[in-house]
Order: sequence, then structure tokens, then C-alpha cells
Amino acid sequence: MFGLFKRFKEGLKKTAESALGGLSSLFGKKIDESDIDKIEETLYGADFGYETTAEIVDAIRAEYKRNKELHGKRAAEIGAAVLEKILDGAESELAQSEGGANPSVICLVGVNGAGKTTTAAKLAHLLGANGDGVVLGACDTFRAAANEQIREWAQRLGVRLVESSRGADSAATAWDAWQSAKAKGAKWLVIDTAGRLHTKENLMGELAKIRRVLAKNDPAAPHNAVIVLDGSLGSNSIEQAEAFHKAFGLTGMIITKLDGTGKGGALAGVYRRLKLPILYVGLGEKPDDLQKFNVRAYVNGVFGLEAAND
Ligand SMILES: Nc1nc2c(ncn2[C@@H]2O[C@H](COP(=O)(O)OP(=O)(O)O)[C@@H](O)[C@H]2O)c(=O)[nH]1
Ligand SMILES: [Mg+2]
Repeated sequence: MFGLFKRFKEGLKKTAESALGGLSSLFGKKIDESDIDKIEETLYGADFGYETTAEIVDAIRAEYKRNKELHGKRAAEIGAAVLEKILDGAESELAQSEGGANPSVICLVGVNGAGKTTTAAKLAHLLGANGDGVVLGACDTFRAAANEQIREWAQRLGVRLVESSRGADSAATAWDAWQSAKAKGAKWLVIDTAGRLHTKENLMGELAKIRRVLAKNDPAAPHNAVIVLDGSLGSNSIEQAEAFHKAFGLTGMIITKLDGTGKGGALAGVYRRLKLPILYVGLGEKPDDLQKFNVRAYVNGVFGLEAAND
């Protein structure tokens, strides 16, 4: 566990700054009404949304009513407890194939630039770190640069890659990738797909085809249908996630770029609405910056609190 809280705290620095409007600067002293108003305003600014902001601030206000000596740090702890409860159930493990006879498939979907390809590579690296076999399927067959980008990652991280020529049928590539993973006895198959607008029906249809082809190999595949969301897009990601969920039947989410944004609060809004587990979060651009989502570490990072065991 060592280092996990620190990693989240580091990655969530910008959100913590905008969420708290410097609440951590109030840690050592008593707060007043205007501080609470400021906390409310800044929680909106970090894209926590109306409901979550209201619940957090109501709890702080209620305590302030009872105790006018309320310190900033205690207020942060109260807020953290509320947020932790909102995110109850958000942690989860990747689903695995029954009995492990077939590769466990993770299919990453989402709009362009969300971080799918980077995340596919990081995830393959992470899953392979303990010796499990991993195959990466390059099913973004639209863009010329797509293959090069994922190939570069695969070479750098030493991950086995199955790709096809540009313009090839992405579902056919998914088929090849599954066959290769099966033949190699790989435990995991991570499939990267082309970015698509959730409003384009034909592209959404292509995802359905990838699913059908995978299911011919293994009716349970893909075991994980995961949307990759750009965490810096704030509340816009809710609409995206809903559309993909409707078209593709998502099982989980990965939220990227939490390090690059002050809007890391949107994660709570997406979870509230979709109630899909947040499997991993992206806290930077390095391979090790993809981290398993941990509610306590996220919440403490947001509220600038230290973890007892870190
Ligand atoms: N700072 C930061 N950048 C990220 C993260 N994840 C992805 N990126 C960057 O986001 C950009 C788009 O990523 P890419 O994987 O190509 O997105 P795709 O179009 O969905 O495949 C790239 O420049 C990535 O380096 C993250 O967690 N943090
Ligand atoms: Mg890509």
C-alpha cells in the first residue's frame, strides 16, 4: 500500500487546489461562514456537481452550527467522509474468464483523445507485471498513426501486440488478437479501439461487431467493456459514458488525466449517475501512472488529507 496515497495526492494536486480553494490553508485554524461559502463555490469549480457539493457542504454547515470552533482540517475530514460514502462501491476488480481456460478480455472504448491507446498499453504493462501473459490487440484501424503509436508503446513495454493493416476490419483484428492470446495461453487480452463520437451510429455499430466476433470465440467475451474517459472534460463525460453504456453495455470505467485537471470532481458525478465501477485512473503519462482506483486515496487526495499509513 505504501506510496499509493502519495501517488493519488500528487496526481490530484490540481483538483485539490481548485476543490478546496486553499482549504488546506485553513487546516490550522477555525473557519467561519464565509469559508464555508468559499468551499461550496470551489467544489463546483472542481466539477463536483450540484448534488455532491450540496451534500458535502450541508454536512460541514451542520457541524459548524453545533460547533463554532470548527477547524479547517475537521471540515475537510467531514467532507471526505461524505465523498467516501458517495463513492461506496466504486472500487472493483477486472472480471476474469471462468476457470481461466480462455483469455480474459478487456475492450477499451471511448471518444478520440480520451486516452484509450495510452491506457491499453499501461494496462497491458500493469497486468503483465506479475508474470501473467498479456496480448494487446490494436483494433484502431482508422488512423494511419494509430498502429505506430501502439507499436511504439508495445515495444517499449515489451508487450505482445497483434495488429493489422490500416483500413482492415477492426473486428477481424479482434478475432486474430483473441486467437493469438488463446494460442499463447495468455491470461489477458487488452483491446484498443478507434475513437468514436458517441453520436455516430455506424461507429457504434462497429463496436457491436467486435463484440459479436469475440463472442464467437468465447460467449463471455469481452469480460470487461470499459469506457476510457478524459477526466479533464468534467461533467461532459457523463453524457458520453451514458451513450456508450447504452450502445455497448459497459462494465466499468477508467478515468484518465486526473493529474492534468482541476476538475477531478467529475469522477464522482459520473459514478453517481452510472454506478459503474471505476477500475483504474490515470494520474500521469508514465507507464506506472495508471493506478487501481482507491476511494480512500482519491478522497484524501481531493481534500488534501494525509493518510495514516502513508
Ligand atoms: N497527463 C496525462 N495524460 C494522459 C493520460 N492518459 C493519456 N494521456 C495523454 O492523452 C493523449 C491522448 O491519449 P491517447 O491514448 O492517444 O488517446 P486515444 O485517442 O483515446 O487513444 C496522449 O497525449 C496521452 O499521453 C493521463 O492519465 N495523464
Ligand atoms: Mg487511440
